[in-house]
Amino acid sequence: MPTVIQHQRERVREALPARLAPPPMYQVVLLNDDYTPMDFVVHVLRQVFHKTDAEAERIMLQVHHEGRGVCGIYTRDIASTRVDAVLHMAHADQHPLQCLMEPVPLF
Ligand code: TYC
Repeated sequence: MPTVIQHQRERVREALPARLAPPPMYQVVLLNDDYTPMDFVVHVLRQVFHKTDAEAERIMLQVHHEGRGVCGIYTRDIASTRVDAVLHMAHADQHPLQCLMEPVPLF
């Protein structure tokens, strides 16, 4: 049987706004292939991810040399929209460029 104080504490706790957990974050990853022109990848990074020329070049070369690279970290909906935008642009220009999203690793 709760005491009066315990009961009041519970009522105060229930009245407080719920503290929201931060949303899970996803990284959008670009994959290398042998056919998509480098200039096109840089164009996509500028257009879809709002990268500067220098940053777009850096990410493109990282993907080219290491096989994959992170373009940005977003909430699920924004990550998904950007993946779709990349795949749409690649398909429209008939490039095999691949892009995916994955949960940000814990470490
Ligand atoms: N490897 C490609 C080439 O040599 C360039 C490239 C870079 C393709 C990044 C895809 O995500 C990519 N033309």
